[in-house]
Amino acid sequence: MATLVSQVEMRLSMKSGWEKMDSAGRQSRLDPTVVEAYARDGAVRICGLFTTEQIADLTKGIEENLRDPSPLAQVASHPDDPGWFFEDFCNWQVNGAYRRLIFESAVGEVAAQLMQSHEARLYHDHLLVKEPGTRQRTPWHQDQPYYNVEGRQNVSMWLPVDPVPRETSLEFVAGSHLGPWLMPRTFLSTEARWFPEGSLVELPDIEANRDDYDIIGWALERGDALFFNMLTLHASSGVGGTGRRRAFSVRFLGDDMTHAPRPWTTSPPFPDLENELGVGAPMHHLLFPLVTAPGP
Ligand SMILES: O=C(O)CCC(=O)C(=O)O
Repeated sequence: MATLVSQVEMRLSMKSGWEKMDSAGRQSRLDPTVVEAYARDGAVRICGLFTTEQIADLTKGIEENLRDPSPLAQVASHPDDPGWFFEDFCNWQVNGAYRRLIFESAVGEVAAQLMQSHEARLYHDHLLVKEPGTRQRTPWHQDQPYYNVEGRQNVSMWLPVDPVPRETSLEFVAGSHLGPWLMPRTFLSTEARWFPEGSLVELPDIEANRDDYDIIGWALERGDALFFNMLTLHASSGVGGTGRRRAFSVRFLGDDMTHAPRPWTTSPPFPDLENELGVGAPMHHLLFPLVTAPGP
């Protein structure tokens, strides 16, 4: 890990948000302004975090996943969509490229620093592919209401292996992670399949009133990634007719995250986990391995 971090570090400039802490180059620290921006806005871009080799390896892993989807895979676009929005979840145990990215790159260390946590634990991986011409938007939503976890020290990384212009990149409502939980609904049919109708505040129509919100977003080159809190409101458009937008997301848990078993099936599901982890228990389970060693 230290070697890999050092390799990554050698190609990172201050502009990317990283700074080197020791002369051996074995410790890497995010620039404190990046950690502050994450705490304030709930989303940041980190440039040049992954090497060309790491992105090439991940790309192969994504293509393997597309050829051999898991039982959790789903199509999130309508049948008449000219493109295709494909999602799959929780494949790190069967996909070597996913494991290498999660456990052998600097991502866990970055996640721990952004969460201001002693440790970073893997929650799950999530593949999101929009093929050329996909019309389907990703509607505005928060992620945590779909999940089975409580707590504030968390982060999701969104890493596209294709360059993504600002217009089709993920975008965020800055600061929304500090606000209330909002009603999760299915993307296609807008059903309340999780929290019962009326139990959470409804999501406002952000898209129709964009000027009322502080919407932030960034274009990404290969090797760049976005990091956002599980309560930050986010969305993205469809994609144009030529470019694929293959994104791999990894969700991390920090020190204060605990189990919140739900009476419904969460997305992704963790069936029967409540038999092994009680309500409010830390997520110490083989399904959620540590990605970083606990810090001081
Ligand atoms: O890739 C997308 O369009 C949506 C990503 C997203 O919602 C997520 O990673 O939580």
